[in-house]
Amino acid sequence: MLAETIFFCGLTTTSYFSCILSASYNNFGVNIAMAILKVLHFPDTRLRDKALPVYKIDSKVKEIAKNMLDVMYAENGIGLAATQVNIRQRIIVIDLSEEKNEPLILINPKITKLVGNQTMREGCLSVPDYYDIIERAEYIEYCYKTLDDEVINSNTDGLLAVCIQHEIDHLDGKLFIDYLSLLKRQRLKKKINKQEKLQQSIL
Ligand code: K1U
Ligand code: ZN
Repeated sequence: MLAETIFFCGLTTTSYFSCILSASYNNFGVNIAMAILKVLHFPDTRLRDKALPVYKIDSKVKEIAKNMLDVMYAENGIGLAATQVNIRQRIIVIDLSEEKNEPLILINPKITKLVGNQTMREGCLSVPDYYDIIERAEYIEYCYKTLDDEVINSNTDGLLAVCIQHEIDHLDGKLFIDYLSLLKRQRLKKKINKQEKLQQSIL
């Protein structure tokens, strides 16, 4: 099925990302190009980059959003920010549905109001195997653009509010572990350094 796999860097001048471009064949024997983006892992410094606003919602932006959804579903996430796949554009995708069939694509998302507090156990595809309780706003008002260039003003609470805050943080180069105490962050860093050394000794 899979014909060839090549590394491909810097797809466009406006988006900086690296991906694996796989040339494969569908059921009709037609050659299709399938881009698989790679999720960056902490402490990769590119996770600290601040994403730039999307100025024009064109076919490239639509393709990026589609590929981000593929990555999010493949990694069993409920959200993904473009920064996590090394794309410096303000794009996030979310799907909180059980069947994974209710994708939300938010272009240039912005929180306009934060109210109250809630605590929730968070994880992050860029910090694998680490979960912790984080305090965030309980209710938010937010706006964003759809892929059809429509401006949406909305509000939410609970898990969706947490997820939107988590993903917008990524676009600003912030990780959920930044909210942890210094001691917890030091312990996590030690654990990650140990894992990195172990991996290097295996390779
Ligand atoms: O941005 C990300 O790294 C995705 C992240 C989103 C998120 C999860 C939990 C709270 C806030 C934001 C994840 O999806 S991590 C995976 C995860 O925790 C999870 C996966 C499936 C169901 C529930 C949680
Ligand atoms: Zn995350």
